[in-house]
This record gives sequence, structure tokens and C-alpha cells, in this order.
Amino acid sequence: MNKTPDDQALRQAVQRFALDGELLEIKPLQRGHIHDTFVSTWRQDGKDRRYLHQRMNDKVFHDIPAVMHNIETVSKHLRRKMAGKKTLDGFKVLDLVSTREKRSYLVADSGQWRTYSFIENTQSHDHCKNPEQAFEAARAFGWFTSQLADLDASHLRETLPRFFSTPYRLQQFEDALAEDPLDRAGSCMTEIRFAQTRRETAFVIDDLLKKGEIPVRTVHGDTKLNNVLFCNETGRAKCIVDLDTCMPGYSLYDFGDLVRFTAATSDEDERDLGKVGTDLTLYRALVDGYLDGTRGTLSSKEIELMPFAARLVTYTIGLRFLADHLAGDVYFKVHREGHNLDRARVQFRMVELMEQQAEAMAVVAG
Ligand code: GN1
Ligand code: MG
Repeated sequence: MNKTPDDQALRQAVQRFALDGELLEIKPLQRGHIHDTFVSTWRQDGKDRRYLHQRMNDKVFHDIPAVMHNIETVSKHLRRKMAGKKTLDGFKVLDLVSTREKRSYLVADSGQWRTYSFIENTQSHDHCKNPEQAFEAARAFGWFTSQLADLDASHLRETLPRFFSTPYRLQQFEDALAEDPLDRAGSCMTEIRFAQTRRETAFVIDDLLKKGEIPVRTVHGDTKLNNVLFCNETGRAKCIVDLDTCMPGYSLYDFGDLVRFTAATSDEDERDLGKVGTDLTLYRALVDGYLDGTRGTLSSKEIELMPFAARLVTYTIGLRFLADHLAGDVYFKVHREGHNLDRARVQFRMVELMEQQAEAMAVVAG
């Protein structure tokens, strides 16, 4: 995949989707660490309509057909439940626009592309404004889990093998540390030690899954606040986006990632560690929203493990950032030197604080 597609490649790719009317403009949209995203505006029957285009990162997702298969399978499942209605419990499902050849994605010289209809009158947020918004985001992801509970997870492909497995992330970190290709380990020993002293916790969820004490579920896999679109008028969650990592996993991963991002008191890459932490009021709202959205889908064991999952997923993402820093920033996009190390530091500081707040974070299964 080339660095950034030039204007001509971009226009060419966009015009190969089954869109009518006149293409007015295309603008880049800064979003996520993985794909390149753009928004186009078209004049159609006297009205302006927008579409979202993504050049998918095939260095991360080696099997794009499998990614698209999962997105289509999940969307179809949700749409079947909608039975012709525009929304399901007030939620919309993202519409993929096919190519002129009726394919769900485009293979071009510039890369592999997909297009969605833009959901107007909504917005996403990088920072959580208040507990109501946290509740809404959690309710939306919980709803998503409950709607997919009856989808046979074996219909989905594991597009990124062992993506949710903390032992696997630990292994990747240990491999990167052993190799240390850029001699970076010496300058991040504090973070390395932090990761190593918590290695035991990495196995807890995998062991429970193996013993069948918690179920394998279809999960969203990237439950950041900005993967929820909120209605501009009501402020309610309207749509869940970014189904790239929809795969068999454990539901608590979604909850943990939700806390890691949405209840964070700082940005994911904040350099002032004094600002880092978990807002317990937002955390409570996330617990309530998630329980509301999952509507009895979760077992009491899963509910009891919610605070642990928050810590575990934060630790896991920290391991991934640290491993990528050691490996030479080959996975996550970086925008400054040491960016992945800064991100890892934030995650680990959050873990440290969550350990101290464990009692306050406990959830009683009702
Ligand atoms: C990546 O690019 P984005 O924001 O959708 C990553 C997630 C991480 C997240 C950390 C496929 O997601 O797993 O939690 O960065 N996605 C992939 O911010 O690796
Ligand atoms: Mg994502």
C-alpha cells in the first residue's frame, strides 16, 4: 500500500463506486490509526449527499475479503432483525455502497477501498462530555452484543488471529523485546518492567474461556467512543461504526476497551501523566449503560469480571503500543517520535490507578 493516495488516484477510486450525480469534493478525515479515510460530496437530484471512503490497510488486514465478509455478515444479521424498518431500537446500520461491478469493495492500483453512505445529522466524539453520553455509548455497544448473541460466531472469520488474546500480545511484546531492532529497550525499562510484573494477569480470561466459564461471543472489538455516532438533535446513540474487528471474542473485551477510552481523563497519547486516569463517574455510567444495552445477555461471571476487564484490556493495549515502539513503529501510525511509547505509558498509568481503585470499581451482579 502506498503512503497516501494522490488526488487523481483518490478521485478514480471514489468514482468506481455505484454513485450517481456530480462529484463535488473529497476531503480527508482524520480518523483511527489504521486506514485512510475520506468524505466525498455528490450533487444528486438537486441535493448534496455525502459518502465515506476508506482505503483499507492491507498491511494490518492481510485478508480484506474476510474483513468484508464479516462486515456483511454482521450487517445482514442486524438488517434481518430490522425487518424492513429504518432503525432497530432507534439504531441504524451502516450501508455499504457497492462498486459499479456490484462488489462490496474495490481493488485498485492505489489499494483496496470501500464506501459507506454518510449518516447525516450525527456526530462522533473523541472525548466524553458527560455521564449521559457515556451511558449512551455503552448502551449502544451493549445493544450490539445482545443483537449478535444469536449470530453463530463460526460464520465469522478470525481476520486478525488471536486479536483479543492477552497472552498473544504478551508474546508479541516479549518477541519485540528479545529482538529490540532499534535498541530502544534501554530507554523504556520502566515500562518494560511494568509489563513484566503483571504478566500473570494476562492469562486470566483465556483460562476462563478454555474452561468454558465465560462464553465466546461476537464482539465489536474497537469500542472507542468515536466509533459511535450520536444524533445531533437528541444526543442519543444512533449508529455503531468500524466493524473491522467484529470477530469471535469475549464480550468483556468490548466493555474493557470502552472504559479504557471513554472514561479516560486524558488523551490516549497524553505526555503529562498527571492528567491520566479513569473518571469513576463516567465508569459507573458505562457499567449502567452496558448492562442496560446487553439486557440480560451477560452471565453473572461476566458481570463480576467487568472491572477486571477494564484493567486487562488497558494493559493489553499498553502491551501492543510498547511492542510496536520496540519493533520500530510498524503497526500503529505515529505522528511524532516516541508516540507509541507515550501511548503505552498512558495505558500503564491507567492500569496502575485502576489497581488502586479496584474496590470502587467493583460491579455487583444484579
Ligand atoms: C486501532 O485505528 P483504530 O483507532 O480503529 C486498533 C485497535 C486499538 C486502537 C488503539 C485493527 O484502532 O485495536 O485498540 O487502535 N485497531 C486494530 O487506539 O489494530
Ligand atoms: Mg478500528
